[in-house]
Amino acid sequence: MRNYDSIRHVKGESYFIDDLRIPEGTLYGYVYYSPIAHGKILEIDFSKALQSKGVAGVYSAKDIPGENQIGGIILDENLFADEEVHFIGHPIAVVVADTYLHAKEASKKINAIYEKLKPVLDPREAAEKNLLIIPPRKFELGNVDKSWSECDYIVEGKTDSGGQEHLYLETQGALANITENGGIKISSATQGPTNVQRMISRVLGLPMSKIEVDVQRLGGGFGGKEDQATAWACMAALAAYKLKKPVKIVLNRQDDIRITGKRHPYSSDFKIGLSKEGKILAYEATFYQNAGAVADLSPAILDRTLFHATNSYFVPNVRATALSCKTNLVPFTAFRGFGGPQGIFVFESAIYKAAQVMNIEPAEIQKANLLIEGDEFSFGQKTYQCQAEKTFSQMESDFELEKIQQEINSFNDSNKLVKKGAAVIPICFGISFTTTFLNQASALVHIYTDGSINISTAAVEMGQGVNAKLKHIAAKTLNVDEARIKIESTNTSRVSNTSPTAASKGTDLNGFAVIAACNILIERLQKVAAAELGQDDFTKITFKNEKVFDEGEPTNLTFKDLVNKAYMKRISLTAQAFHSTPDINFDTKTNKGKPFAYHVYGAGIVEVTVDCLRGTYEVDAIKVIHDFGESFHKVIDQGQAEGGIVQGIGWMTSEELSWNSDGRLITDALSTYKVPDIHAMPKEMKIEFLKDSPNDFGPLRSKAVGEPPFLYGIGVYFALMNAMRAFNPNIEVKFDSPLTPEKVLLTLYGTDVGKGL
Ligand code: MTE
Ligand code: QUE
Ligand code: MOS
Repeated sequence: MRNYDSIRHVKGESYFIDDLRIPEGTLYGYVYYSPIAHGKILEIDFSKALQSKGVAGVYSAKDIPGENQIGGIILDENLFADEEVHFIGHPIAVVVADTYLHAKEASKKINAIYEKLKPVLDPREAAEKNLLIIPPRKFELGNVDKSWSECDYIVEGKTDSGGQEHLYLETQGALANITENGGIKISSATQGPTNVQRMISRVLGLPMSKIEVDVQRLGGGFGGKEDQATAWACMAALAAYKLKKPVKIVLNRQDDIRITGKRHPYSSDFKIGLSKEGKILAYEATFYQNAGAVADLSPAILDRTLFHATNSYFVPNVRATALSCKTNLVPFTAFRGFGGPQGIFVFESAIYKAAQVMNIEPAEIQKANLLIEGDEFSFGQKTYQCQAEKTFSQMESDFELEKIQQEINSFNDSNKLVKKGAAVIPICFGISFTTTFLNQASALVHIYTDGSINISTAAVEMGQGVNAKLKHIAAKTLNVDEARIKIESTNTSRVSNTSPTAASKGTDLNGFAVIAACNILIERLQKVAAAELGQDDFTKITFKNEKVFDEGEPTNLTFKDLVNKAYMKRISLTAQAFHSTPDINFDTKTNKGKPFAYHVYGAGIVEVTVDCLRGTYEVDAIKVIHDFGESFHKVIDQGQAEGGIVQGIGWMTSEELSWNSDGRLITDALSTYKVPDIHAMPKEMKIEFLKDSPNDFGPLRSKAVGEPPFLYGIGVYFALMNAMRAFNPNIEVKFDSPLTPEKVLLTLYGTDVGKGL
């Protein structure tokens, strides 16, 4: 496999924040944060820290020249806690010194006296106390209350899904420097350079034009650097501004795990009604989102839970309610899937429980209710180019679902302590920011006189391969060699007002902008060539493989000649272009509209083996038919699918965040928080590309790929349940992820675990 950056990465030549060549005299910041989950700061004394070795300054709320406010959607987030602290890890001050260790040492000399208040940690408790970030959100279709009487089966239940640490390889960080006009230039590990620029401008009280944010690449983001890279950048900028010196802040791993946001834990209630033929007639759900201490992106994430509340199924009567519950934990944030996985886990749990009650396979219900062309989602959008049934039936036939089931049954008949299970998981994910205004991007393309090409966009490379994809799109549009093209860093002075690279929309939005910019240049070059070749109609000029064609016939002109001729004729070789996704809208009052440009579909089978003596398990296989549209970069797309799937498996199985009753994260190291390792990899991973799925709304007819494959991991939960029920059909099926080996044992043996074994 070749990634755009792989050679540089392997040689250690890629620049992450901690690799940037630092100016002489650079100072280091260490973040001092609240040790308690909820309380008042009665007294705080920085004097000993200020006298500590190497210290240049300590900055807190009172030192902010502008506003102490970095909230994005809601203005409820202080850069530094002022009078109250709301979670363990709530930043209070930044200590700046000549070395990182000196700054850290000094932070231990800060003396603070707190009045402790009782923390709220549970989202249902928060909801009861009316501690909500925003008023409840509700999506409705049909008439749920009237439908229950028509159902032959009504099944109710409760589900819980845990949070998830992003564990990007590169921790959060930024390097700030002052500029000659009294501004700030900053390198930040952020998915949203403009967000960083806007917040620094707010905190320092400077116009955005004086703040330049540059992003070379991220060592992974996964949503964790969409909103939450901002605070550290603002602190570095503040310290640089105060001290007139460069300041670098890079969080150490343990601080990063402790004090930055993660995927939202959810607790949910469901009620599903079906006919005896297995048709889903009604669905009602209430989602309690654990938002943490401040809003961050929680409201947008809450909405995506509702957008995906019925996964890839048509349900005529739906009422889905979602509450964003304010607790004294870290502000939970974007993570691959953006609330979608949490909603889909609840619906798949409902199907599973209904199948149990009806004594049929969940796949029967799944299959009978898949979306078809023209079906309406609860938010009013209708399916178009719907691939739900096609991916499902192809999954059944290509992977021989029935045969897999038979083999598992015969294995289970002849094995007592080791059991196998399989589960089917269809997926559906809407592509676009549901906050419609964010669906915009621009590109800046320069062609130099030697024919080399330089492209700037809003896209941030974080390992997902957006740079390789943009390079391909530009080369294809200009009909030149990819070797001519360099993708530049993401920089707010070159490309303004950028949306974060998120919602899987990086390639779609920026790719279309690149195509638009390249088309401007092509037309200019066509005109130059037409004049050169005596052709009256410039549209008769075409390009192919670096050569110029006139009415389809090759000429002596090459791309490089033409570039030179354009320059000599004083024709601009730079183009800027803008793209905004057409024909999308969403009304947050009625909760109806067409928020998505299109949907990504797929269907997978998951096979697992459970050691019912030890509670351990292995994923034997994941086989999916996935809808990539017309993929133009199969290696990247396959890598995104595999990476997403494994991250999904981790969320469903081993990654367990635990807090004690004081609100302290007790799984704050890799010894206690278990991410998938090589042993957790499915023994077999088959990613089949759905054929004949051209996408009218993606660049080169492709589809976005970043987030949707994460959803296949949800199937692992139900495959494990099936294996456990093969061991003991009477176990109590709980929908409480992650399903760690400990929970497997407790489920299999109850409180008798270990007795008599
Ligand atoms: N892949 C890698 N290697 N690293 C990442 O940080 N982030 C994911 C996904 N794939 C991520 C990744 C998330 S959360 C999103 S939204 C998309 O990539 C963002 O990139 P794209 O819009 O260019 O697909
Ligand atoms: C998916 C996303 C995002 C989203 C909506 C999606 C996302 C994001 C925002 C958002 C919303 C409102 C704001 C803002 C950001 O919405 O990543 O700054 O004011 O940041 O459906 O991934
Ligand atoms: Mo992805 S969670 O939209 O950064």
